[in-house]
Amino acid sequence: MSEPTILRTQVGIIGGGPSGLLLSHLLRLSGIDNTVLELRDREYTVARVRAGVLEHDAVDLLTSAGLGERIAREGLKHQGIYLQFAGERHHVDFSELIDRDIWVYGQQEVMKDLIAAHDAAGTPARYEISDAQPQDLLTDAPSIRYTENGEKFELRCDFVVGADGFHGVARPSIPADQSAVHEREYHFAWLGILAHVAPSTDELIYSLHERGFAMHSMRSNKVSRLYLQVEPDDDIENWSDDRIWDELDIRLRVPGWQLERGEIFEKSITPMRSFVSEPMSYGRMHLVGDAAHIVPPTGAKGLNQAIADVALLHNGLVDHFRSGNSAGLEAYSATSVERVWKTQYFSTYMTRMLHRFHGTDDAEFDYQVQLGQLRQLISSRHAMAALAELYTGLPMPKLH
Ligand code: RFL
Ligand code: PHB
Repeated sequence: MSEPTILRTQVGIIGGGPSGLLLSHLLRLSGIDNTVLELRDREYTVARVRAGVLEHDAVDLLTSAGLGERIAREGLKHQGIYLQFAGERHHVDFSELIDRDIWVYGQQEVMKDLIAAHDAAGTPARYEISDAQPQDLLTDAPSIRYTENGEKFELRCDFVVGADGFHGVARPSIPADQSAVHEREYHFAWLGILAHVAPSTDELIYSLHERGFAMHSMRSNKVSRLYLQVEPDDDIENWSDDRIWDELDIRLRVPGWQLERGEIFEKSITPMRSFVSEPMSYGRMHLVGDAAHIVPPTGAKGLNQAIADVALLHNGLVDHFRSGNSAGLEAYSATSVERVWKTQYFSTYMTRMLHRFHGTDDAEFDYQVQLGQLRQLISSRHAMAALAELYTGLPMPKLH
């Protein structure tokens, strides 16, 4: 068998999603050489429809890294959200409660901005690589073996970063007896659509309905994003466009309000999962984003937590390369995991409060408790401020 071609960089990053591309961009700005290895082609990585909400500090961080221009121009700044239940809609005004806001800006747009920045700097990811395998992680000279255009390579680096999402290869390369996995599957999924229609609301609506959760989000003044709670094994083929709009209409209805319909140009069903694998470091490999943890989307936290991981790891790597100080890298996993569990807490809280737990023995009792919880929430400034604090985001590390 032919020997692999040897390549060399300071940080080898597996995965060119938002986590990998952002880390690569920040490291380059800090003068640290790095390479991103991505399994899919570039178009595929942008085409995935996912997150829609950026926390206040996430936008500040992206802006400080030169990635804020289009967010400021095309992003939608929201002051709060609507919580709906029992046919009533209530506004939770983050700006008024705690003087913070959020931005509605699609992950697809974040990806386009990152790719444009990489292209401008002449540092695109290596796309369509396969068989990525981290190795020698417990030594000072780790590497990633991979195949590109049928040719074998070995990328030697000082550090390996696993930014390859939930189904990647980085996390499984940590021996099972060296990590703990915490997991919960939900008995429901989200059916999500994108439609060419102006949003029927100025801010996001989260609705608990007897028939299940529904949500109205958006991508722009012309594109709406909506979700329905469905069974986890449901098939998208069961959902004609009319059936989707009819169900959204029922679950989002309040007197005097009209849901506008439009052409649906994307629809899919996503299972919901909570997952944490810790520690997030193994020798010279560090995990960021969905490679280490998944939250159900109800709290809009996945991408934001990924950005927080990336900022923290960037700072640790900068300290290491600039001054030989490895304290940040050594503390990376513990510091990140602590924030991850707060994120899990909020995502679980939102998910439990807003979904119907159909089919469980306590479903009816739970539903009444959820209504009680929501009524208490919207009648208490303190409770709403607590929600606002978590929704707009936990503190994010400032870039070194
Ligand atoms: P990604 O986006 O999964 O990217 C990982 C990349 O790694 C590549 N890869 C590999 N590359 C090389 N070798 C291998 N063996 C590889 N295996 C995989 C993949 O091709 C991919 O390009 O993980 P990353 O970068 O950590 O980013 C995480 C976010 O994508 C995720 O947390 C969010 O989308 C979650 N999320 C939301 N987050 C928010 O902050 N706010 C939201 O409003 C929000 N809404 C959502 C969401 C996720 C959703 N879905 C579909 C799961 C709504 C939905 C419906
Ligand atoms: C979205 O716009 O896709 C979105 C918004 C808020 C969430 C989840 C998804 O909680």
